[in-house]
Amino acid sequence: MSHVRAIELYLVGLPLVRPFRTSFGEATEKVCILVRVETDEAQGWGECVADALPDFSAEFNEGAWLVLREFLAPAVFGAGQVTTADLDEAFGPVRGNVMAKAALVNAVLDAELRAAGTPLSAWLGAERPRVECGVSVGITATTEMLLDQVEGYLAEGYRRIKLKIAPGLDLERVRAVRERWPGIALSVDANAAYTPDDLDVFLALDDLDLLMVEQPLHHDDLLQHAALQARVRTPICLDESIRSEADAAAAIELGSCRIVNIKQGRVGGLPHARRVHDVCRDARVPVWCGGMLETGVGRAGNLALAAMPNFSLPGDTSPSSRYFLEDLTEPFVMAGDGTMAVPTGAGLGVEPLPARLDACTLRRELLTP
Ligand code: OSB
Ligand code: MG
Repeated sequence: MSHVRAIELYLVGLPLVRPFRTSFGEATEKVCILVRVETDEAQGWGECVADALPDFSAEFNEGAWLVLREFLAPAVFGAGQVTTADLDEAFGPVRGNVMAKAALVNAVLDAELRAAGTPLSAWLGAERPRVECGVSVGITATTEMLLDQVEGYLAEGYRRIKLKIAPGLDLERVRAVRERWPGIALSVDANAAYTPDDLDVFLALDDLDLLMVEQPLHHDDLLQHAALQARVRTPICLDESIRSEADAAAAIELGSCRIVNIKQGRVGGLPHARRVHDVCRDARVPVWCGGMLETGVGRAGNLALAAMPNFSLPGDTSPSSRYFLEDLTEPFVMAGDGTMAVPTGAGLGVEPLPARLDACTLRRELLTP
């Protein structure tokens, strides 16, 4: 139980080391909300995975800021003594807005665990001390540039390469990568850019020995994904479509996917992510940890999550250097074998470095009861 005395919102901005292009747009910087909560015993941090634009999801920074300030923070203050388990109920009157909720739930959880001296990984029941790293490679201007980037990432040791694809920027590129490196663990992510009319593209991808095709069709359409999965051999993995335990259960029951990408922020926070993990484990559906180009604060949570038993595929858990020249926290570093250590300290095990936080903060607001 803790009593939350103050909640501070930060909007932070960090330049990316290289532009990241997906089927829905291009990012050159990471701009997100950090939430800091102060309880009677400790402080805790949470990172909101919403982006500047409502493109990957309906949530976006300015909207999430408003929802946090006007609805979620007052719900936490109004709840008195809270544990993270109570927050679902406190947030009940607010529909959706899972990314905003996740940032605040995770911050309260971090404070709780820091006060108790418990690492997040232990609270999640995570078992592995290190996790395997994959990398998500953005759409490049040319196939040559793509091959160069993949070559660099493989030399660094990444254990799985994921290529972003979009209509017209797919088969030729994926084929080029597969022909050059026949043995690597390779997947593609369409970010919902295709329709059932594109069946031929997926039938052709079937010959390229991919680990999975991630979110090929509309973010809301489980039935279309089930129909596609029935036609292709390559496992479909859902990302955008899974926003809750119920979504995961429905997708599995319908046969819409054979693999699930778990992004804690997209399912309402770390406690929900643990439950999505359990739903998938019970149905024998493997999961892996997705990413949203997080700073070190969010990355620490992802690493603890990725160490849970059913996270059996390398995730988009890349080291800080994949994204930033300088992270907000001490940098996360990948070993040459393509693995990264799970933090061992209490709670998230990391905090923003004060000078870095200052340098990256675009706006901040302190909320009190
Ligand atoms: O679809 O997985 C995605 C980044 C931002 C939004 C959506 C996605 C991604 C990534 C990058 O693929 C994963 C990462 O390295 O954090
Ligand atoms: Mg994805």
